Amino acid sequence: MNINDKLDIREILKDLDKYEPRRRGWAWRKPVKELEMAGNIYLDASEPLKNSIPLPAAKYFDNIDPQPVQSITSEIASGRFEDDIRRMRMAAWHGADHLMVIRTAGQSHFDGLIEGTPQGVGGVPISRKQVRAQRKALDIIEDEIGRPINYHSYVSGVAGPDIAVMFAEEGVNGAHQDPQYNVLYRNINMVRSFVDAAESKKIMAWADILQIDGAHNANATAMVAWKVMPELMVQHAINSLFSVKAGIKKENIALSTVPPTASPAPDLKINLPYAKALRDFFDEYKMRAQMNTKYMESSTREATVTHVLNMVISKLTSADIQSTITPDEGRNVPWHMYNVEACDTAKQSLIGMDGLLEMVELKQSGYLPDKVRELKERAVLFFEELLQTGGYFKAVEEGFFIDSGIYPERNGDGISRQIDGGVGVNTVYERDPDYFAPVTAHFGYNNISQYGLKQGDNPSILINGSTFEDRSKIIFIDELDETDNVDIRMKENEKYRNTNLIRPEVEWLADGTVVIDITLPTSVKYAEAASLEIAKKMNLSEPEVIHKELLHPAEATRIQVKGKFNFDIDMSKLVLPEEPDLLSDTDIREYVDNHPVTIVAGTVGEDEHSVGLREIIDIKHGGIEKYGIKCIYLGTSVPISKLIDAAIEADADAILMSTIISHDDIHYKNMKKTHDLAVEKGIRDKIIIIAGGTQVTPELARKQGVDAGFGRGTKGHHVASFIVKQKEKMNDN
Ligand code: Z97
Repeated sequence: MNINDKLDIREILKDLDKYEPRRRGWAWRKPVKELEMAGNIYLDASEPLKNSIPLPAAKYFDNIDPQPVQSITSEIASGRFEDDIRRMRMAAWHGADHLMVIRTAGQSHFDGLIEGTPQGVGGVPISRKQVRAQRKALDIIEDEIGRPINYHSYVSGVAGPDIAVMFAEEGVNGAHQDPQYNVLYRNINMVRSFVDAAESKKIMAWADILQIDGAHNANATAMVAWKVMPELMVQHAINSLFSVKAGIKKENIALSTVPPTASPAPDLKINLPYAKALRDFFDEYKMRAQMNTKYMESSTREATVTHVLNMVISKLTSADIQSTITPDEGRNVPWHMYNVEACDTAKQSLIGMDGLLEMVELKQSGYLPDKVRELKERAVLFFEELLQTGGYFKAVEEGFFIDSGIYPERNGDGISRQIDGGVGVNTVYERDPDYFAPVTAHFGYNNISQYGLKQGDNPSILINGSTFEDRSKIIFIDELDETDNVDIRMKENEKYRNTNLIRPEVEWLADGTVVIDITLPTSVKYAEAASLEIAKKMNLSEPEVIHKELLHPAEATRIQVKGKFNFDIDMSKLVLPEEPDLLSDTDIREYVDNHPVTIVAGTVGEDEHSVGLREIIDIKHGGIEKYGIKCIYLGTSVPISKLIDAAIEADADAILMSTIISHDDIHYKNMKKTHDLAVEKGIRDKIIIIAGGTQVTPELARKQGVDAGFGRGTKGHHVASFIVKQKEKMNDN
């Protein structure tokens, strides 16, 4: 598709019943050995993209956009999947290739698949239609950026196996699957959860889906998060080995790892030994590193620093997938452009640390290995006690998990569940001797011999293939709820789709939401109240303080407020400023190297203000000197005749005249005088005359006979571009 066109959501929704995913399974990035870009050699980079948005500083490096070797996760879910599709495209252009769709709060408790496209809370209701639409959109997006994109959601909850089947059918590439999540956080019966997990994992194995566990939740839930380190390793171990036993290949098993602490605690001193211990124990598995939401406050700055420190650890311990979560999770501005920023943070940090392990290595003696060993011992002892207690279920009953003591310490505040309790209790039945399921991926006993099949045969051949082999057996249900679906939502904001009307957005298309940043010279309490008042006076509705930061208890407070505007902007009525036609720095430099350029410059008339002109000339502020242009600065209040004489003497290519303070249009009169005198002296056709100043209007300047006028906001780059282009034009004539 054309990169300048918006994704057409209606087109994506069209013929969804006929959509077929074009591939199955997880796709890792393709590493490139010694990738060369803009004269740099990258040791840990992957194949570059066809289309992407480079980091802002890329302009100094030929606009390259090197991609790290780690997959980058963006968590996306506004409640409306149709808006999330647009966000996916943005995240992909900024380097994400693992798009995790957070599902609507508590879908774990739904005991079956849901259909249609209802709106969610804190996430998107995961249904076949929603998954299909997003996977189909990602097909388009991956073609556009030139890299496979992994689509991901959750196989957790009472309907785990049903969801796993649907994901396998629909080409979902990654999923969280961990029965411990059900047990600990959703109080779903343990026996049911483990039986369901066996089935789900088998299905995920068939579909090559990357399995990520749910251990990160322990960290976000525990009262003293960093103390759960030993148990986290036990949780990872239980789920990983369970997945292996169910047939998932090790390269498709990923641990969801979270640094247990954050600064102001000594971040690396705790997090690095923990990550190293994990890497040692689970060296055959993949790691998906993500931030610890526990410590995420509303400061985007603080979250970014924590994120970067986390990535130092990811780099030192070779994490395979780097997740990005943003403070928006914690401050009620869901999935704002900070998602895109977080992708850039990951890309920037990981590429910035390219080759780190070629230069440094972790110490083999001292604090780090001692701490690693201690953590491993604690984890092994935890596991041993779990076994002595009678196994996992017994240990959960006794509250072993999410306890705020660091093992072997135990504070008795762990989460305890009973084997005969929880959602879905007593729903597991032993299979009858003649039990038979004609399905492709199935866990446990299946009496296939009664139908003449041998071990290893696919039982679904008896029905000419299950939905995994014969997609025509999949039943696509479009919508069930006439009042809550994507068509209704899209009709409501139709006037903002591909029209001239726009409104700001944060959560959903045209929600009118903006964030304003206010610093007030007072205490937090007053600043907060005053900011809400300011927002109301700015005509923002539903104003809400989303961030406050003390600059000093008495001197000042910084507040961020979100609120909504209730008006549209008609783009067809906007007057767009003329785009300056600029040459690149390299092109200007190359021209000047081959054709030396000299200018004479001065402020003219009675003007002693030299700052503007100096900014245009001086290398310090990006002035034209930096391109190698020779600048003869004559000073302030220079008579016009002196400018012309100096230009003749230096055989200059251009005169730069500047006036800041002007009365009675003296600046325009001086421009005319300069032009006239240049004509009189016979140099006008050889010299470029440029006039600048805050009161200069380009058109009026040209009317006085000069070649160009530059007003407020002009930079050396504009002037140098003009000089080079004008020189080329004069040479052509
Ligand atoms: C993440 N940052 O990486 P429900 N299953 C598992 C989960 O971790 C979650 C759910 C299901 C986080 C995202 C927290 N995770 C948010 C293993 C949620 C959610 O709400 O129980 O229906 O599903 O996953």
